[in-house]
Amino acid sequence: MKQLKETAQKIKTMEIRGAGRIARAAAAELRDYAGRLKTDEPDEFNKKMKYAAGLLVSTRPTAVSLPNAVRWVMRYKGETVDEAKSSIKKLADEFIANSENAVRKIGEMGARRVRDGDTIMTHCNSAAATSIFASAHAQGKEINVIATESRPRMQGLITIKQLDNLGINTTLIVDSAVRYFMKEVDLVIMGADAVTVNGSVINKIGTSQLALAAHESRKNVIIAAETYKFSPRTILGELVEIEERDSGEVLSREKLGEFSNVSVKNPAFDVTPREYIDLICTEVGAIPPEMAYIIIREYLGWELGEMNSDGKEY
Ligand code: RI2
Repeated sequence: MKQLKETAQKIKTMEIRGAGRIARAAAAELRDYAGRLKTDEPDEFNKKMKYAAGLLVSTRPTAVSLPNAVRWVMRYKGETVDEAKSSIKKLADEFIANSENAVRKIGEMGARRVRDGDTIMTHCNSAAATSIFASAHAQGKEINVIATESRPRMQGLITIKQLDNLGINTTLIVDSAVRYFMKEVDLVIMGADAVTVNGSVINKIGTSQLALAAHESRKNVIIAAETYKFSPRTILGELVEIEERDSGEVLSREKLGEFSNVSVKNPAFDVTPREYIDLICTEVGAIPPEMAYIIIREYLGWELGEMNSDGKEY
């Protein structure tokens, strides 16, 4: 229980972050938690697994990769606890391997859209987008990346470090400079936390203004997103919840306390309409956003009937 709670806390506080990474961490935690459970009673075991699943899903509401990963593992079968444990291990390991593979494939596919000499703008820190940069660079293409800081959590600093380690030329800019630099950009590549059935992309706050600026200057926007970032529940008409994080990430409580009439808003994500997106690069192919429905129905591996209708995952 202690380790389960620690993992949940690490996801909540963003010590473990990035939509793909939190999904893999949740799958691994369910596997390890199951392995640590002492009971031989299937009912008790299932109850504890459900609790763990619910706890992990509740940590961050927007990245749909998290409930998708949890749901994948929670499809386990088994008459006995031992059978259930080995089924969970198989499913979790499968999810993690598929996920790592997907990020690599997206890199290879996305790199085909990158030309030698391109300047590419990105936002926040996305493993899937970085995989494209790494792959293009490995193919010998000379690329320059313009990376935003991504306030308030400054994930842009992780991006510049990763790209620097790969030997890719990178320029760091403040988030509000995206339109100023758009004239120098050939292509925009960003990640996703969720893709809805109508092809809208939910990603780090600021993504939509970057996409809007790119649209205005007719620059292509590519979203790098594994299939498990597509949201099945949006087929049921649900909206993706946008996580509102602690105001202290923007302005310290002490500083805020100096004002009487000021409040702080800190949404972590925004929604980019499909009109501003040219292509979503998934591991099963580069698709127009309009094809999101097909990905949800054909590749996510479960039927709508399997979903709860009360809006709760577990
Ligand atoms: P990968 C991140 O969210 C960013 O919004 C990033 O674009 C997205 O997850 C996808 O990341 P956060 O966890 O899975 O920083 O491509 O809030 O790494």
